[in-house]
Amino acid sequence: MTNTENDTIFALSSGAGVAAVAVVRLSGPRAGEALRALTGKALPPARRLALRTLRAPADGAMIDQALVAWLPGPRTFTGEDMVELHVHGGRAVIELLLDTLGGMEGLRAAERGEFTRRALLCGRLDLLEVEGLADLLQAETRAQQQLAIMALRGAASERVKQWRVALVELLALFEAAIDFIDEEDVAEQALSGIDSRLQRIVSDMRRAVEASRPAERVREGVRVAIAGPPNAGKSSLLNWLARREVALVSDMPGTTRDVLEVRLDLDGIPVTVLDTAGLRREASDKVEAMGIERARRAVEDADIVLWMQAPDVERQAPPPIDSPVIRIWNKADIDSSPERNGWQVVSVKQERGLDALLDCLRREVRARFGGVESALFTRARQRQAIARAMAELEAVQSRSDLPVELAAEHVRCAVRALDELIGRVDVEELLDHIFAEFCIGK
Ligand SMILES: Nc1nc2c(ncn2[C@@H]2O[C@H](COP(=O)(O)OP(=O)(O)OP(=O)(O)O)[C@@H](O)[C@H]2O)c(=O)[nH]1
Ligand SMILES: [Mg+2]
Repeated sequence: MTNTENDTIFALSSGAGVAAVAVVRLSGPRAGEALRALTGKALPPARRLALRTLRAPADGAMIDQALVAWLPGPRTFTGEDMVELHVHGGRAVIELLLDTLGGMEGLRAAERGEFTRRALLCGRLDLLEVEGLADLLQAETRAQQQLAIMALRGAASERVKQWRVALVELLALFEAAIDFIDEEDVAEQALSGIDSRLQRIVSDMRRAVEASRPAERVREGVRVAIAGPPNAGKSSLLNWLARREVALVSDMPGTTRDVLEVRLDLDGIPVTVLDTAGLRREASDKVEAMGIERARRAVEDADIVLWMQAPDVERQAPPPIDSPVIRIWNKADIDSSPERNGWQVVSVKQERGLDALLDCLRREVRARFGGVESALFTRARQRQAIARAMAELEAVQSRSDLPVELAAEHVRCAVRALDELIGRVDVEELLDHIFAEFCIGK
């Protein structure tokens, strides 16, 4: 990417397909020149929309009438000069415009996430904010959107910066103690109070890490597995939840083999419901055995398990797992004694008890994952960086006889871990991974 950083890039930034309006963005040193060439006029006033006719400079062919904006850097998204062209969102218009831009000297089509990459490189956004932006573009539910917008607006970055400032202050105290090592009371005074400061920072970090686990599940989707013996009605329940025929249903035990997924939005929290192969010891063939293996794994990874039984199928105990289990007794319509304590009694066939079951699931989801919107961190990468910083600080806490120089070195390593977290250092190898999540034009 190094020798192409100064290129002026362009891309369709609005969605694909026919629309009333399409937005094409340009960023880089030649953005203004390109706008002049397209309009045949001087640049409009900065940061104001202006109506202009766009023509291909080569042959004067009319492209469209457009609203254009000239956004001179550095107060732009990328920090560079930018131009926005709001054209009519028809395919031919967009194609002609993009072709025309591609034919201009010094302009090229942007790569995935390249606008945001530039924003990061020039310091308009830090890494946590970039991750927030990626999440915001992908957010499907309210809770996801809330988590993402907080990150994009810098709430997580702000917390990390506070920790960093507190650690740099600690370092200054250590330095003072080192400088005055011969004057015992000065050194002592510098070091007093360090323990309680460390304690405060570490417990704040620990709280943030703990809150990040449920938040990460919300970012990715809470996993709810429907499991139980063959023929209990698991796929029938999935179809009811999805309100369409996602899964094959039959009276043949062992119908479902693969794990099927359906996404639901429960009170703003994204839930992935997994339908799994019925669990039994003797599979009828190799494919069913593979399905059962997948089912077991899905149950182990699930945040909540819906364990389903029915009067006409083999009784089994749910597998021993840490996640909460909601027990469902299905086919109440053919059961002679449908009263069951501790079970959600339903008949999927007759659509009985299903709303109560859904309420029960909703309560469980809310109990575990409600209120995560205030969490600041939502990714394993972020948690690992904080954990590294904590480990360095705990190394200082655990040894009161640690020489001051060594203690200071641990704190310096903790600062470095925080710098990685916000992308001040060592970002290069992360970038490709992160920008792969972006679409072109962002
Ligand atoms: N009577 C009655 N039959 C039901 C009910 N729910 C499902 N069934 C029937 O039970 C049979 C099995 O249903 P499925 O949904 O395929 O069961 P499953 O648990 O997915 O089965 P496997 O995929 O084989 O593990 C089908 O014939 C369904 O029509 C119910 O509430 N009452
Ligand atoms: Mg099934």
